[in-house]
Amino acid sequence: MRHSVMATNTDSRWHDSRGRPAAGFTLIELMIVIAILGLLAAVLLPNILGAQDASNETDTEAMFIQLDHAAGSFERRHGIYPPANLKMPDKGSKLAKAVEKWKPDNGRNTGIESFVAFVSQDRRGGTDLSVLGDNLCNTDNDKHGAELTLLGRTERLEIADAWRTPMAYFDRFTMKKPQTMVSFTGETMEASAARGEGGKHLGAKKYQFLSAGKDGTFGTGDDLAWPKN
Ligand SMILES: [Ca+2]
Ligand SMILES: [Ca+2]
Ligand SMILES: [Ca+2]
Repeated sequence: MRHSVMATNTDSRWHDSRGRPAAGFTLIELMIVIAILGLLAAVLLPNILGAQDASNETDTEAMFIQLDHAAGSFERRHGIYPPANLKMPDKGSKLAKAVEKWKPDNGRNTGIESFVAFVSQDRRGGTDLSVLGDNLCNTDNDKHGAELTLLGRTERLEIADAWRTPMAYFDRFTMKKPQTMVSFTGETMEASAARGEGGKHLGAKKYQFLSAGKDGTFGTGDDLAWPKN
């Protein structure tokens, strides 16, 4: 016998002892409810995701401002902005002696790791980056070779943006050179410093922080860079 929804509804299982239909959903009612829920999700989800991306953008720019302050404090103390190559050009200083103990890098996330290491080395001119919480990460799993003094950590840490992709840091001397970055899923990708109108690098005379933006890929239109000129 062909079994339709109508046939099912005349079945005794769907009626109470007096023959009245039992309370509950028929298949068609259920399908309508599911369709409405699906429609609501389709309408609301992009809005929710859009709001999330806008909030990630704000959070990433707030981090840029914190890092910008850290770079400024370092420069006022040491006369240079934090180097992006884990090396101190001035050999005589106390900081330069500390830097000699650092391990050579694996060539991944190097710029931002160097930034973290320099500003975490010493209270004078340094900044405690522990306020960044989970955004301090180590996607390339390397060791620093010494303790990051202000953080009390021995991993060679980098900083992730609000979408959880490590951001890149270029100093003025390394701005032309692309850097190799490692995502949380272990993928490697190249990051090149962003350029403004006229083709000049943003922050050309100082430094540049670069976030891959919401698509997690460097070099696309949604990237965020600091400074903005
Ligand atoms: Ca590294
Ligand atoms: Ca690392
Ligand atoms: Ca991007």
